[in-house]
Amino acid sequence: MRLGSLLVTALVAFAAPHSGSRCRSEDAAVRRDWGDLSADQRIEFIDALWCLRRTPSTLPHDQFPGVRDRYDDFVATHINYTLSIHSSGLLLPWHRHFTWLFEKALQDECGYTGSIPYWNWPLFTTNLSASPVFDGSNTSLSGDGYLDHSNHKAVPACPRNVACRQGTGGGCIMAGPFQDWPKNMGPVDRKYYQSYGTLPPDVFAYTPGCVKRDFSLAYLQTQNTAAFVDAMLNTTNIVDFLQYMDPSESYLSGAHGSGHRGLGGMMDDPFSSPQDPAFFVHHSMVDRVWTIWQDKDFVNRRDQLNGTTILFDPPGSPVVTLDTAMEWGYLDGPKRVVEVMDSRSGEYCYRYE
Ligand SMILES: [Cu+2]
Repeated sequence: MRLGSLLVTALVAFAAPHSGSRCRSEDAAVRRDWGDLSADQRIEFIDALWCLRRTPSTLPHDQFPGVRDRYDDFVATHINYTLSIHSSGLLLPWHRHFTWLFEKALQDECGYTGSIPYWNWPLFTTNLSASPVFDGSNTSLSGDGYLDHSNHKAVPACPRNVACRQGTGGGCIMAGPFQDWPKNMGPVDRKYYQSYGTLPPDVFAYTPGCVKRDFSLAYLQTQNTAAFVDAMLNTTNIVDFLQYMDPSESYLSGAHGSGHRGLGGMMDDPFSSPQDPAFFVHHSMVDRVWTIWQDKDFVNRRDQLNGTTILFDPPGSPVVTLDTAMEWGYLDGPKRVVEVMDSRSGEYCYRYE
């Protein structure tokens, strides 16, 4: 009896991987370009982020001693899965749900009435510090860090043969709403960022400090331009799409990695980058480009995946399928990849402008 019912469940899941129909586009919540939000809407988002810092954590303190508040719950969760969710087949599916969970926390726990905005990369690749997202004004996500190259590491290998320069900041965020934004964990030594790697034992330790930024426009001007994003959107299969968004070869970065490196500082730490609030508007844009690409030929593209469950897709690592299980630790229950492939079905009903 029991075996029988399990079998039925498995068969149903196999026969109908997607359940229910899509919500109507006109009913979907709209995620907007930060530059298209009114001043009041931007301030509401900024206030909601600060609200998460005043909201208690739900993660167990003994396992995550560096976690001090609800915002840190998201940081620690991201750190925990870093080695399988980047430069792999899971980048897009895992971060889609992570960003959605963050948006939901802002709404449910902090009364935020909007959707998560996105950082529209191509509009500001030459004038990042003058953009509404990063101009350092009270209605921005703050701007560059103070000029401080004292801790500058060697400039990482430059993507696609473009000469990258040292950034223009390097120190703590110098102005705007996130000038005093705390960081409570990390950064994590880059040597731990490897296929089949393990997290350092003290990775969740409390290391109070500031969030740093180090704008490096050379990255954005290479892989976040309108031409680059258009080329990505004009690909016709996920293998080619991911070559633009997030190639798993460790020496390339793609639009995703380039956005992280372009902002630099905390955002350049693949483990603890969500400590910079810019992480979420960046990943909203990553998800936007994927969503638009899927919707251009939805029937054929919804279920396209490529890559494995291990950083840099090493040979022999498990290939990601619609049935692959993903986890978000204490933030949510596990899900199969199939459950996150459509921004307008299941738990989701959102679209991008
Ligand atoms: Cu990430």
